[in-house]
Order: sequence, then C-alpha cells, then structure tokens
Amino acid sequence: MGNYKDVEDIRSAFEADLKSIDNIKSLDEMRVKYAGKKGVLTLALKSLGKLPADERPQAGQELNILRDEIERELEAKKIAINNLENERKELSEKIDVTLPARGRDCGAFHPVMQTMYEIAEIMTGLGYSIALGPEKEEEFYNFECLNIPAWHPARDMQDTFYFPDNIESDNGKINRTLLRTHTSPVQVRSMLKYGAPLRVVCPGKVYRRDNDPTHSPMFNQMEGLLIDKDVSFAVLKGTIGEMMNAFFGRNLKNRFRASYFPFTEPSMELDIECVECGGHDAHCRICKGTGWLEVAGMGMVHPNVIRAGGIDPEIYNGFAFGIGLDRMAMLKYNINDLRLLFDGNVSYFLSGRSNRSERRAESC
Ligand code: 2NM
Repeated sequence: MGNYKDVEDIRSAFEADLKSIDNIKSLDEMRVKYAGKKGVLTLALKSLGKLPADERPQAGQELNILRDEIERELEAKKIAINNLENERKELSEKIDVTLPARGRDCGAFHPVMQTMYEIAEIMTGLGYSIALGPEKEEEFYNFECLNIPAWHPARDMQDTFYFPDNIESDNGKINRTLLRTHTSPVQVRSMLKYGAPLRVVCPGKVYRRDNDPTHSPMFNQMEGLLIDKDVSFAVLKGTIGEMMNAFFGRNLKNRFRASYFPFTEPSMELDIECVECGGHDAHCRICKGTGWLEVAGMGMVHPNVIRAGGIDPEIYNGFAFGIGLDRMAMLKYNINDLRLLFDGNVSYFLSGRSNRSERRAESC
C-alpha cells in the first residue's frame, strides 16, 4: 500500500512497537504516541503542507488510511491483552480440587458434662424428669427444709459460701443467701411444685469451702428423688445399681453400707467393684487395694423433708440419692487428677487414652 515514504516508515515503526506491547498501560502510551494530539500521525498530517502540491492529496489519503488502520489495530490489541490478562488471572485463582482437605478441629463436651448427659439419659429412661434450680440459694431451702438444723456443722461459715445480702423468703422469714452446697434444694422445690408421685434428677454445680488436691470449691452433683406410695429400699438398690451398670457399660458387683445423712433415714452408701482392677490388684491406685469404690450416698427420705416438700409423709414415702459427677467422670474416663477437670489445656483428653469403658481413641 502507498508510496509515500513517511507513511511506510510510520506503519513499520507502529507494527514493530505493537509487537512488544503486552499490557494495557504500554498500549495506552502507544495510543498517545501515534494517535494523540501531539502524536506521530497528527504531526505527519500537519507536515503535509511542506509537500509539493501534486503529492498532497495522495499522501493525505494514505495517512488517513493509516490512521484508521492504527486505530483498528490498537483496539484489537486492547481486546487481545484483556483476554490474556483474564486468562492469567483465572489460572492464578483456579481452585485445585485435588488438594487434600484441611483438617477440621471439632469440639467436644467437657468430660463432666458428658457424664452428666449420660446419667441424665439413663435416668430419663427410667422415667425421671430433669429439674434445675438456682445456684444462689436461700438458707431455708438449702438447709432448713432438708432437716439440717442450725447447729449442724455443714452450716458453719467454714463449709458454706454466704452472700452478704439477706432476703425475705417465701415463708415470710428473713433468710440468708448462699451458694447451694448440694442440689437437694432443687428436689424440695420440685416436691413443692409438682407434688407426689414424683421422679426427678437434679444435676448441677454445687459449692463448698474446700480446696485441696481432692476437693474443689465448685463441683458437680446429680441427685435423684423418687416419691410414691410404699417405696422400698429394694427399689432404690435396683435403681442405683442398674444406673451404675448402664453408666460403666457392664455389670459391676456392689455393696451397700450403713451411713448417716440428716435428710434420709435409714441412710446408705454404695460401693461398686473397682472399675480399674476388679479387686485383683493389692496396689491399685484407684481403689488403694480395697477392691471397692465409694460412688453414691442415699437413703429413704426423712419424713421431715417430705413434709417440707408439702407432701404428707403418712401417705407417701420415697428415696433419694446423690452422686458426684466429677468423680464419676474421672473413673469412667481414666482421669487421675481432679485439677485436669478445671484446666483449660485439653491435650490430655485428645490423647486417646481416656475412655476406660471402651479403651479406644475418642476421635470425632
Ligand atoms: C445424698 C445422699 C443421701 C438426697 C436427699 C435429697 C432430698 F432432697 F430428697 F432430701 N436429695 N438428695 C441425698 C440423700 C443426697 O448425696 C450424697
């Protein structure tokens, strides 16, 4: 095309420049260089006047054709560069679906809460309801109703956390407030609310002024209460024995020893065969060689307590029991130090050595 020498020079310079362009910024600079107001084409058009008159029309036409060409090619290059950049971007952002998945951290219940749910499940299976109550209690519900008189050692400042405030209780008396020392007050409240017959378990946190290697000032309890007509101690023995068997996943020997609690008469304590050694290791660190583990206190509910619950003890009787959930969790999950239950470091429980019943890794 064209004979006009400048036009050919401009065209070949443009083609050479264009080849080396690979991004939008350089392309824009090129557009300014060739098609801009002070660009090569504009200058060439302006310099047409210096040509002899007979060459001007031809040269002008060729320059106009070249300008159109250059504009088309710049536009085409722009599209090409955009496509290339999109492609590059796609490649760099591409998801590699063949990569292995990242591991997922998963949560678990605290062993004591796990234990609480397991026992609650067993008890609801036996027809018990679950009742909850306040952790800040009144002296009346925590002690008076439970046949624990004012002179009882458990009421000493030594054993109980008292609040500085006194409140007027439901019975119209001024009452001291405290952190409940057991969940029995929830059972009294249940008797007052639901009446007889009644089957409830009351799990929850309780507080005592203790702090040594085997006692924490806060621990977890589950107490059970059954009120009906002609309830026998045999029903209590069967209930609590089966509860222990269900919890540990096998039949365990047990024995009931006479004991004392102010709120039950008669009172007993339950020992089960040692879940660690079964009584076959004279040096067992769990049962200290006795072959037995103390796991629960219980008894037939004292008539005074039934009366305090608004139920006539001449018509109804019943039994109650209490178990320490922290100790149960330690026995089942093979936790040898109470402090581990209150420590935020969970690595011990993730080690896979903790389930005594099943002796297998507790993986999620
Ligand atoms: C125990 C031992 C014996 C008990 C008594 C009551 C209530 F409220 F019904 F009187 N609840 N729990 C009880 C009896 C608790 O814990 C070692």
